[in-house]
Amino acid sequence: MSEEDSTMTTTTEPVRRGVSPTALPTRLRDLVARRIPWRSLEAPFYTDPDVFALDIEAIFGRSWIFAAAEAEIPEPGDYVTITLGRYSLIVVRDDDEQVRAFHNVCRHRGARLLMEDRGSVGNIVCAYHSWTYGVDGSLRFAESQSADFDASCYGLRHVHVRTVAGLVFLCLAQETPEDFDEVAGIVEDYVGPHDLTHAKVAAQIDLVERCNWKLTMENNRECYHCAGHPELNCSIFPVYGYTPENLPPRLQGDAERLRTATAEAIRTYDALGLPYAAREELDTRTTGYRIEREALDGAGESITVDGAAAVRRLLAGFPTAKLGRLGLHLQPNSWFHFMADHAVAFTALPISPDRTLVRSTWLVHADAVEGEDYDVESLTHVWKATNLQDAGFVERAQLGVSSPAYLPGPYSSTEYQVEAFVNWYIGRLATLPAFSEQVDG
Ligand code: 3BY
Ligand code: FES
Ligand code: FE
Repeated sequence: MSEEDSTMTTTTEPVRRGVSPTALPTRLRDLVARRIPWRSLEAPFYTDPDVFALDIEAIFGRSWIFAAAEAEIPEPGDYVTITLGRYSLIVVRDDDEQVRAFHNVCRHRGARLLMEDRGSVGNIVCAYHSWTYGVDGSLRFAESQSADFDASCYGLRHVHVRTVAGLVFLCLAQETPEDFDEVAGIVEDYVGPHDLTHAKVAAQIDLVERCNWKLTMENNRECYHCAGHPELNCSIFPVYGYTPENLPPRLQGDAERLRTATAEAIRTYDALGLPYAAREELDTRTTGYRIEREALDGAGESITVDGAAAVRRLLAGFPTAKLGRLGLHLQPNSWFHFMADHAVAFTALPISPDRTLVRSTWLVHADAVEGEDYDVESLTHVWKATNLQDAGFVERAQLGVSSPAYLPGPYSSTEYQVEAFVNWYIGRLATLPAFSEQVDG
């Protein structure tokens, strides 16, 4: 029996708590069924521990999730751990340099194996009774077991993993994961030219937002609030999400500059063969996405205080720094900006109904030298400020939706991506088998 088979089928395998009809009270099914399009969600979606548990199983337990950049684990034995609700996952580079992912749970009596956010190991050793696993997940040592003990039945539980253009995605589905090929192909085409497999981590910052993970995501999917981001507005045009029809007068000048900058940027993209057209299927497929390469304001090179590149050594040996930004949004929980000089990746990791960890990771060319080619403060300045501003917005939102007086309110047309996120989310819940069965809750 192969290692994979043994961990999937052995009868000693603990059964994962899934979304079963009996575990889903009518109350939750009713909440999903009565959601009104183009209105914010009812309060329990942001506050109820049962909805949070459902989100972890039905959204994070089934979808492809961006977990890390490959650059975070460059060498064999390098690992990061990722927490999604009660799940803890290990992402590790094995001795053959392949990225692997496992549940961070010992197969003896279940102790958490790796307690740190990141590190490097030869083997994965449980600190409780010293069961020892290779970085391929196989059990290599378990003291004082009986003669008929079959170590091959007790490898770490695998998690599906895909690396795409230097980004690592996981899927916790127990059996066959949902299709990811088409979106992975699009990401490869657009992001591949930035060559993130030859990048390194220049900075990583974790911020715990005092809100439900969906408020983090909804906030990310609109620029209706971008007047609150003075640093970001120096480079990202705050017309994001607007159309000529709903553009407010205060943004007319930005729209005009964007039109001019776009015409120039497209000439560069065409000359370099870089795909740039917007592609968007945010709520019409299991892995909802939006991707577009677009011009930046100011110097047009990067997301910095003046729009100029923050890193002298460009990614992928690009011949110009003036590539604007390639923006990528993925449901359920990640977003990215890829420039010529650096990339920044964001992932929202749910901790509890009202706490979400937002991890921001800045990637630069592997050979860029800190202090010579870049300094971390100028590289991270805009998003450090912007993330704190966003943390303030979403904390207010969590406080407000937690009041008994909260009523769902209408999205404006510029919040169409918020609607798409929520519609995708509701659609994912509504397609659970549990929703088509009659159960009393
Ligand atoms: O970070 C993002 O992708 C979006 C677009 C611009 C700012 N933010 C709302
Ligand atoms: Fe890990 Fe006992 S729980 S060795
Ligand atoms: Fe924001």
